[in-house]
Amino acid sequence: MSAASDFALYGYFRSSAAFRVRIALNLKNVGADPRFVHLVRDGGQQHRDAYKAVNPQELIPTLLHDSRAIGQSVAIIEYLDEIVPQPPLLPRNAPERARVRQIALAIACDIHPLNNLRVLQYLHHAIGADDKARADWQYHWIATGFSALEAMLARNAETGCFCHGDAPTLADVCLIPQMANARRIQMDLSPYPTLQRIEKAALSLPAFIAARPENQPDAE
Ligand SMILES: N[C@@H](CCC(=O)N[C@@H](CS)C(=O)NCC(=O)O)C(=O)O
Repeated sequence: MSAASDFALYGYFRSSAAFRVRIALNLKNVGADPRFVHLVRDGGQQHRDAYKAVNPQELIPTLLHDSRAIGQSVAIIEYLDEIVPQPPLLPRNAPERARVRQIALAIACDIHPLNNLRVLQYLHHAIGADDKARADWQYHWIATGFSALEAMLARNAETGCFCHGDAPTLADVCLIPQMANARRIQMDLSPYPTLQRIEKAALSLPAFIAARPENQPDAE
């Protein structure tokens, strides 16, 4: 659609919230000029004044478009879906749209934030949680969320090759990066066969493959 220079994306290869936006941009065939923010180096470049001016939450991703800085990956993806409607990432009818958002937000609101870098850092520095305690914390919250998602998806006739039907939606855009996070910490994913089946389908698509952390220019 637009030239890459119309959009810029502040991201980090390992950030799953940025991974979501990369998938959505790829599905929409929208290029974005990448701006790398290293979340660990220099105490976290997200805390620099220059980045704080762009995103006061000191979190990535941030999308720049039309002189506007938009934070929050789900807000960014819905914005993209509105300005570049094809292919749609949300169904047209309200109950189906609600189902897709329910799945997406179960991940974006109730799993991901609990395992975010700053939460893990706080557990370590303020509460004294050691490596094992922090790993257990992550396993617990991902397993809690994934068990519910597995039940929601496995028992619903609206689940298709993907979370909702046979084309990727906002739900898959959120699920696949969360699966990548779980794999990164070597979680046992065998209790979630439906999630694994959907992950396999998504990771056969170029838009998802190109967005994977290991395929980013800043990957380490
Ligand atoms: N709800 C936000 C979450 C953003 C977020 O937590 N980003 C992480 C990377 S995945 C981050 O910037 N962490 C930096 C930190 O914790 O200091 C979104 O969906 O955009």
